[in-house]
Amino acid sequence: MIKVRLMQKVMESNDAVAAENARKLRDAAVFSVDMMSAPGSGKTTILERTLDALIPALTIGVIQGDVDTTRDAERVQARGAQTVQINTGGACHLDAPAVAGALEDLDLDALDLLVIENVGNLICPTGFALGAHERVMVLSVTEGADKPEKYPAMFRSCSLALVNKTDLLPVLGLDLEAFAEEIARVNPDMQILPVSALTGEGMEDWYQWLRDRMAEGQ
Ligand SMILES: Nc1nc2c(ncn2[C@@H]2O[C@H](COP(=O)(O)OP(=O)(O)O)[C@@H](O)[C@H]2O)c(=O)[nH]1
Ligand SMILES: [Mg+2]
Repeated sequence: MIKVRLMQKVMESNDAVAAENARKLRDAAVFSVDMMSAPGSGKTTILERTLDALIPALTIGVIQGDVDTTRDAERVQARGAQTVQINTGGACHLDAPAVAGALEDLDLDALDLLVIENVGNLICPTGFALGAHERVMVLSVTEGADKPEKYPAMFRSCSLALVNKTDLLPVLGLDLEAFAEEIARVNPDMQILPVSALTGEGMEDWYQWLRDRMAEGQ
């Protein structure tokens, strides 16, 4: 059974609730990641592979943000994640109050890692802090290397870009340099990890990034 929460309009300021979410996660020693991208970049596929690689060494929770349906939540729950679905009822991003509600449905004390899969969108989620320790984005190579300059706020708000679907680079006639240069132009501090969630190439670097950040004490 997948729990579904409907996002409700709330009066509290988003940032105040995000700070409260962050406090709750820190108190429970749960490292948390807000994962953002355009629709179809591969967030859920990356998550599925990550769960397969890191469970049972880590206990992992996933909050799935979607406009509608429980399809992604079913995919990650099948891989052993404690899963909560937030249906935004049309909204193009999650907000901190919605995540606060979802946190109540998770057994935080049991978790080591929480990944929040945000609604697929390169614009709306940027302005809404959720309280996660890190913001990570997925840019798939099929989206084109020009996206950082077209959606700079998203690229500036994240510390890591997973450049996904590298298995398709030969088909597209592109190389990684093009993506790295465009990202660096917008956010020189952004770390870039090329991955293919399909073949698994580069995924170990992403798992290590997660382990390192967790070990740093959040
Ligand atoms: N070729 C290729 N396809 C991928 C890769 N990762 C995801 N996909 C495909 O991209 C589509 C969208 O993936 P999904 O994980 O649902 O994206 P999301 O909308 O960001 O969660 C699916 O058909 C996946 O099978 C990859 O590394 N390489
Ligand atoms: Mg998804």
